[in-house]
Amino acid sequence: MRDKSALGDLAICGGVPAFGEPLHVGRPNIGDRDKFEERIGDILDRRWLTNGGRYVQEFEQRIAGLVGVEHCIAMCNATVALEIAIRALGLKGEVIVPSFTFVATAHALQWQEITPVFCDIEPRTHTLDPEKVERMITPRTTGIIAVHLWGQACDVDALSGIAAQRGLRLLFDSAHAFGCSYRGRMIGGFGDAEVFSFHATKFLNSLEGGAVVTNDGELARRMRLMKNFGFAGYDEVVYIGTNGKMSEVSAAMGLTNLESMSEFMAVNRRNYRRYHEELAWLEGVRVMHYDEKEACNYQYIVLEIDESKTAVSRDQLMQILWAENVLARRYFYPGCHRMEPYRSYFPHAGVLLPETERLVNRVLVLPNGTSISAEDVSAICGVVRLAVENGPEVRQMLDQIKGDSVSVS
Ligand code: T4K
Repeated sequence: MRDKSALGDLAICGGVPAFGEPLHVGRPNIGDRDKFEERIGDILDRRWLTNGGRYVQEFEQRIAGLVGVEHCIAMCNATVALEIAIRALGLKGEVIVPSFTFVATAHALQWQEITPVFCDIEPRTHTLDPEKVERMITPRTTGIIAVHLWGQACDVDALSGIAAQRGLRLLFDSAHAFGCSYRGRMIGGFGDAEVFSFHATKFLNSLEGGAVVTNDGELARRMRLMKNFGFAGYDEVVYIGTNGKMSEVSAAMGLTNLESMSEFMAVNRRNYRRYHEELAWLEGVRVMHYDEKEACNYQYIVLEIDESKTAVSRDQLMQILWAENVLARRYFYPGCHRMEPYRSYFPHAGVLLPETERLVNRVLVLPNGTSISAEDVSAICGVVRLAVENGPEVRQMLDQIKGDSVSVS
């Protein structure tokens, strides 16, 4: 790893990259390998690989206990978990969702021919703006899917009030928010149900995996049937269903990682604080702030680049970081409403999404997780500072490089 002090040191200017190997956003957090291997050995010895085995049951109990809910139904991933929750809740017609989210939130609806109605977000938290949600409700609206983006809680009270008053179902996409709280209560117990992701890139992974958590016993019963083809017994199918089951190997990984959760959180928080110390004072750069009074997994380091102050654009900064082997990501560009099939269905959706349209061009996510050391963070911040503090020159230089490459081709 190399520290940089002059513009000529930047890899994009011909310097040696800061890192010899790529640093990813989303490198998995991995717990005790011996414990994982022991569990795998046990699974193989007992020849019980899936279909509600011992480890899946234990994982479900642990998640429900940690979050403080009555029911947890583990599934193969969060996308299928969302699809099943949507179906079990009886959503149809139109459902209000943010556009500033991973596309799975919208696809889980459209997959079932339910129309996602994209709603704008609050600039501070990047989550649904309740006032705007109210304005998007029509006679066809049956529910709201709010996303606790980056583990930042939505305005749960306001959204719950709207849902209760207007007779709508409220589902939370909590893919990012395992281990986070809202007003001192763990995320997972709000709305009709919440959906966690345990994908490899998430704070807590089960290789692939997801879960729906809820306090509604009847809803939980329906979802359990749905994720297992609707089987109520060996030969009896009582419901339409699919295959949403989590495997024993996934549950073994999930359980192993749960045992290391507090270490993952401590590393993430240490890195988050360092990113803050080193970048938060930079003119034109906002580092997403997490309320340290709440539980938080600190998995996402989210920058907002205000190009009018930094001169260097978000995309140019990303180009500079990639040259240094720092694979920063511009999640969730360009917004679901600009992805297919939604951009063809609603070509003018952006008119009602000014905050989303602003943010998709500003947000840059930097690496965090247990594979990132405090020294890595300082070296990444050094590159960001060098680029931003010399914004006008960097911009001119990159525009020049772009111009040259255009004239060459
Ligand atoms: N709702 C929300 C709000 C979500 O963010 C997501 C998923 C979902 C719902 C659906 O959850 P799942 O159905 O996936 O459980 C990734 C993940 O695939 C996706 O799970 C996640 N959100 C999304 C935010 O990020 P990509 O396209 O960015 O993944 P990819 O393959 O580029 O991986 C990211 C980086 O992680 C890479 O640079 C390399 C690194 N990586 C990745 C994997 C899989 C590793 O180092 N090791 C690995 O095993 O979507």
